[in-house]
Amino acid sequence: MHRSFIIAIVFVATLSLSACGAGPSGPQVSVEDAWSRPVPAAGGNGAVFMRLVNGGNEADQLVGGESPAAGAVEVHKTTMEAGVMKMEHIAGLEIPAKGKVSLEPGGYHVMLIGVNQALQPGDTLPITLNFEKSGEMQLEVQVREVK
Ligand SMILES: [Cu+2]
Repeated sequence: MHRSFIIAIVFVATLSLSACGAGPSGPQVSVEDAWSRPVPAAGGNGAVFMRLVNGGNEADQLVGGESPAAGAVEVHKTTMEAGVMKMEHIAGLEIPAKGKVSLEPGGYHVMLIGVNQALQPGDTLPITLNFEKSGEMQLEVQVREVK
């Protein structure tokens, strides 16, 4: 009787420990160092760069976005084809579990199609990013000269 009571307590303690150890599941995406290239005039296209960090134990994907400052927001990849730089609209950019992805000039970027007004260094613009699992994320992006 006494012995089985102790076994029951040990069993319950083990269960609650393993529940804690697993931690929260799913992606935990954050955005670091978001900035935009200047755009000299309204109607032009802009590009936003950032680092996407996923602290969670599940991958997520950046699938698109929107901004009141532009007609459309798309996820793009820059590629070189026979010495010619091209951009491609991609359906999703994967941010691996416990990993990160850099969006930088010459690589991935968030394209602003048709900005409503010129973007000058020092300006900020609001943008909403859409993630497959994490949903919407709003951020303020600072306009900077390309280094
Ligand atoms: Cu682009």
